[in-house]
Amino acid sequence: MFKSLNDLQKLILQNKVKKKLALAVSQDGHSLDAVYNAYQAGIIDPILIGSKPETEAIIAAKGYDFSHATFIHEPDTEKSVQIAVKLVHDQKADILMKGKVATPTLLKGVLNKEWGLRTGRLLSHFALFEVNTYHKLIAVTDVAMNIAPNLKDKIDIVNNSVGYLNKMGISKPKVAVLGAIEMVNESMQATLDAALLSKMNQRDQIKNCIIDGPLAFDNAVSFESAKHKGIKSEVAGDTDLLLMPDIEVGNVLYKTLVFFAKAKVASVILGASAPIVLTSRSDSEESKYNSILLAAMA
Ligand code: COD
Repeated sequence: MFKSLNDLQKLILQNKVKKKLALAVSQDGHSLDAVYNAYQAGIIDPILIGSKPETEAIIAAKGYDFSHATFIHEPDTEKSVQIAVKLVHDQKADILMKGKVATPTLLKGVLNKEWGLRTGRLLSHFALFEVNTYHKLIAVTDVAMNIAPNLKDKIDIVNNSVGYLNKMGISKPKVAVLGAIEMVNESMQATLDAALLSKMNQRDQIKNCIIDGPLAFDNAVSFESAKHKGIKSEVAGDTDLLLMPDIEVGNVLYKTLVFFAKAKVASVILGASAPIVLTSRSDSEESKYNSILLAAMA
């Protein structure tokens, strides 16, 4: 199991992975920093789609050499998204990345029925955290795409994330389905869904992982806390993946980990025909770079 996001970087560099990355609405300093670092490391060949004069002005101010990159001038945001998504749709690029564009605008392009990146599966967001106070990397889903997933959506969200964790070499990731409490309460839908997901996993309806829930956040990530409450669980205290009840809880946890716990993070949208790097405007350059690595590995 990876203990740090640096381990991920080592693996990518060892395997000499090289992908074409389409940056939608490229006039964004933070995104260009991350893209440049990945380009310099030999991980990606960038295609920069957006306002060329604005993109070039940022590049010049930073002193970057993008002389071997491809530029496509398109000042309109929605058209720029369309060009970037189409490049991936047509397999002329391997990774789509969000630049200076609102998340829903990019996702609506991705979901376009004619030229989008649909596969028939649910798309979901997967974030991988390195938190100093936890003994291994921990994944969190879904904090950015599915707003209020129902049971069926949660099955797909788990399967997308488990598939990625399996690829990372974790053959049976431990999945904690979060609720406010660790008991089933018929008035709390998250606890009902959690119990059903656990049973479906026991019956092999959801494979390649060990699911337990409902678990409250403390017993999902702390053996002591679970022991104190008398919870017997293979997952408690050793979780690889936290399944969020909805986007609000997920997004608040993501930002709490980054801003208060100073956690490092990498994130990607899974389930589309290609990985999508969709970091938020407030994410650091390092987190955007790590997200490119995560997408390159997908
Ligand atoms: N996977 C696959 N198909 C999907 C998904 C998905 N996750 N979501 C919607 N679709 C399909 C539907 O089946 C339908 O065919 C079509 O897309 C439109 O569905 P709507 O009307 O429910 O979706 P939209 O277009 O109104 O919105 C989809 C978004 C992804 C834009 C929306 O869910 C959204 O805004 N999500 C939150 C994004 C966000 O603000 N994140 C901020 C956190 S940083």
